[in-house]
Amino acid sequence: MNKKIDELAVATIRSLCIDETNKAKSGHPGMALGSAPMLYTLWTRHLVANPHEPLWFNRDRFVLSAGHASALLYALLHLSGYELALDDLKQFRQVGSLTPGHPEFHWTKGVDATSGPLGQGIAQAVGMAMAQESVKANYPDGEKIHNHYIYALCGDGCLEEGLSQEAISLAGHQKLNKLILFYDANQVTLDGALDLSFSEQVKNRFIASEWNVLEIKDGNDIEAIDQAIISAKKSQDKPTMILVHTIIGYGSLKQGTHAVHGNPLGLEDGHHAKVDVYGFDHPDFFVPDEVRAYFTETFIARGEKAYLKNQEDIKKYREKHSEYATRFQYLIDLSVEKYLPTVMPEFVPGSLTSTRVASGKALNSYMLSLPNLIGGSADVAGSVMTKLDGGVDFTPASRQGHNINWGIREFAMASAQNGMLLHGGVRTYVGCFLVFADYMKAAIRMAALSHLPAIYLFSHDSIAVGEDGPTHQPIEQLAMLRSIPNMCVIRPCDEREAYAAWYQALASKTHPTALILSRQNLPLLPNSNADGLSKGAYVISSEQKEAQLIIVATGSEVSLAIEAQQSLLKNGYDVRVVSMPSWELFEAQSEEYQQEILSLPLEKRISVEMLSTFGWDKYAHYHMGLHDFGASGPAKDVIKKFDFTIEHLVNLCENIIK
Ligand SMILES: Cc1ncc(C[n+]2csc(CCOP(=O)(O)OP(=O)(O)O)c2C)c(N)n1
Repeated sequence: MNKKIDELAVATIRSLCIDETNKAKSGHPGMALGSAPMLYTLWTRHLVANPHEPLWFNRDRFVLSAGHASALLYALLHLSGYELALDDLKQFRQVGSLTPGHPEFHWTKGVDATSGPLGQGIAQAVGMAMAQESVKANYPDGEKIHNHYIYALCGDGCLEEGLSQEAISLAGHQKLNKLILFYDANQVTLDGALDLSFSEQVKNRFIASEWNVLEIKDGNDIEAIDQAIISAKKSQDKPTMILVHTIIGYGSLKQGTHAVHGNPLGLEDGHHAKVDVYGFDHPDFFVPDEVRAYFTETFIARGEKAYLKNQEDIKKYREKHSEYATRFQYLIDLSVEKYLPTVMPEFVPGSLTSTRVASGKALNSYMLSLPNLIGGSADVAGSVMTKLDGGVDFTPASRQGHNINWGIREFAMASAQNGMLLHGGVRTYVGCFLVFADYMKAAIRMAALSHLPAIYLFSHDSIAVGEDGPTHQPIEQLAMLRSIPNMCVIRPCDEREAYAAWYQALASKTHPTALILSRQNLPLLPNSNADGLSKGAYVISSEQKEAQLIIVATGSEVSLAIEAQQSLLKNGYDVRVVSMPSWELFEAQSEEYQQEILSLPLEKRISVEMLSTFGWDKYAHYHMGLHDFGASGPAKDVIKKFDFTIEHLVNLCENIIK
């Protein structure tokens, strides 16, 4: 191998990282400088991707789990021919630039995942590896058109995060051998030396989790890095972790210390590193022609060739399996709407069904027309109804399976779901009790930020959980979910709305959806309807002549509101009941529609929801809700204790009207 070009290219990359952070007067040069040789080796000798087709489906994926080292990724993308000019590097960390502080999917071409919240990148990479296996296995001869590697880079910080262990454990259990994780072991984090807070035998931890572990003593040794990647790619039944000993801020006068973790080197120290240590005496943002040429000969040439071969393979595949080839494309585009039935099934009038059971039935029926739907729960499949009946489990022995046993790893489950969707080719859902949505919050936020159509099934959605008590009774979780931008939350009131909610979730291409489901049975309401649900709110039980009050209810409280309406009528009061399964869908409607549904002023509306009232002020001045944790006891007693009765609602309404 040509040592001279390697040295020149690594010096160029390191210098670009120094220049980016110096110009921005902000950013994290430390890890970027330390891990430049390992990513350089990966890029020039192994990674398969095409800068002219950045979303090419069969490309290798790369996740910078340590997203703070973004300056390094941007330097590499620039050299690799992606649409990222030197001027973009000069705009590092500026508003609206293509080089934001942390990498953002859908924003900068060549970035495969949004990352920065430490630990999540590892879990996303695990999800990508799972999605790849599922896609391969669900098409005849799938591996002929779809077969690639997933690489990720993490630091000490990612491995300190508990999430990383959930993800590592899952990847080992699932034998995800196409996953290769680099660990930049520089013994330093933001606050200081790693031994302030960490004394783990990291290698042993990976070995115990059924990973293949390789170690490189000198992070500047390109041949050793190359050999390790070659070896990792041969792993048959285990993911691989390559532990690379590096020096944070390599070349800086402050190298090896936390002073260089998140502070630009400045001009003097930058000059020292570039000229005295790397021997790179050039103006800022300089890229030698030989380095550009080398990336063209290696990364770009390899990627273009592989891309053309893959297109050829897909063409041949189309001739042999035309129907599958078409489906393959639709699923890559996430255009699943055309597969979904538009006619609702027949529901039995007067029937009683919990919305979690209704959701399970909907899932199973949609599955018939959408074979790449895959998902599962964090060990509560039988409670949240996340199983595909008669379906096979997704395991190393049956990759075609659709039921994922995530184990009790809520955070990794949600984060890996993001990875599956980032990878593409599948539609996914995950489920657990609503109260544990908190465990998943950071990953849900990431899904919304990354515009991923993730689906969350959250059952046991109120104090009606009963005996399990306040630890298991959600109160503030619904408000939390509704507060996330680009998130759609739907709390259906009966079986019909549950089916319709699933349709909305599957039709989304750009935002996640949370379905909030009851544990307890709910009656099928005569006027519930899919069209109304799609608008977020609608009149489900209208006033007789002129409404004196509007009751706005969701989920299990809609039937309660309708019963109260009937009692009120007997007492001489005329009220309207609005079912409002989704604030976000309602907000998307025209002003006229919103006016029509909530036609009375705020003072004449009451919200009814057996959870926190936080946020409801926007739609009603009065609230029937909860301001405290629940209680343990039979559901009906708990509900009574918190006054969620028809009588109490009737009283409240009468007082407001009076
Ligand atoms: C969940 C989360 N917590 C905190 C941070 C802030 N943060 C960014 S980098 C970092 C230290 C990471 O240490 P390491 O991975 O060793 O990176 P290095 O010091 O080598 O750059 C911290 C605490 C973050 N990005 N994400």
